[in-house]
Amino acid sequence: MKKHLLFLFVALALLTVLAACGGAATPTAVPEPTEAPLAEPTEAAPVEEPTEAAAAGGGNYVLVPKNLGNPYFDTANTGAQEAAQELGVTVTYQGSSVADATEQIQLLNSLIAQNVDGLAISANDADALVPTGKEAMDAGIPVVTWDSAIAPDGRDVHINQAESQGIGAVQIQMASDLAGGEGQIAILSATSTAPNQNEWIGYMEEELKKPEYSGLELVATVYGDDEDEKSYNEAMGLMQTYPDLKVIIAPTTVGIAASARAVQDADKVGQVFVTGLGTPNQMREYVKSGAAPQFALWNPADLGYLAIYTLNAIATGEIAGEPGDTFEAGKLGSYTIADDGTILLGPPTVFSADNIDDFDF
Ligand code: RAM
Repeated sequence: MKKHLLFLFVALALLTVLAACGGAATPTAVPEPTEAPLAEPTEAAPVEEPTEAAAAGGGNYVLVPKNLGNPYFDTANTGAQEAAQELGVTVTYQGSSVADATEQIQLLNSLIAQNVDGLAISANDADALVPTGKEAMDAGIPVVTWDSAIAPDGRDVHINQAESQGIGAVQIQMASDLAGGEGQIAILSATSTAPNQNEWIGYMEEELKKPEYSGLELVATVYGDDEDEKSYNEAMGLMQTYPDLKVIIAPTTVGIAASARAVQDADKVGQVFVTGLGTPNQMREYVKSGAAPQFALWNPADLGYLAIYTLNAIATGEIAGEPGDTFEAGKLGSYTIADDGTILLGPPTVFSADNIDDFDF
């Protein structure tokens, strides 16, 4: 009898030591948000201390970008994984290779059939995704959009990276600075159905009506579909069609990097300037070469992090996802859902030679 008790005691002690070792090793599995982006769809890091949701078999969320292979979304996933680890939930990162609404709907249908516990989506089309979002919510699966919204009927909450009007305004301001207040400008966007880019372009067009921008002429808006090669070719096409073009505004991280490369390859640094929305790591060399002296963005890792905290708050019933609901989002602090069903991450940052080396994402 005593022997049995001793064995049990030793076995328990061993298990405790093993568990402690596992626990101590776990936090290093998730990279900091500023580290190199994850290239491939990833599984979440091992769960250290499951929350009630995870313990009850829940907490199995999916982060869906517009497309895979885009460092902006990979960085958002890094932030989402950090949130997942803090919350003790699982976040898988799944998307299609191209930014296409039909492919995204197919993926979402399959995730709904798998009965995942929540979806955090950057939408490729605001209206086309409404029925799919509704279907998920009818099945009890919360839908949070982030970066690019599904129209209100097809989601619970949208997380806005910054005020859309402000995102439009800052890009026109930067273009005007670079053009010296007058001349031809063009927009090189993502896909023609992208909800976020289309909203920002609408605000840019409004902004251009202001008297201080009367010297700027918007000559074209073209679409590179968030594909590097197509964006590069479209930028080259703009420079050929409009020899007097002064600025290309690319409100897409893929488009802005491709445009800056095109300006360099066309030997037009100093003649055509590129601005818009980009990641510091992709744009550093173009800031330094003068092809893209200034551009703006928010921190995509924070956006992914906030998306998962929001989704988890709704999925666990902590909040209903209604205007006025307040919740804590870890290191980012407290957020409240606004009257229009959105949550605002914060203001964008403008990057230039003065500060670009302070950022690593
Ligand atoms: C691209 C995507 C994304 C957008 C950024 C600025 O990476 O189109 O949706 O928010 O650019």
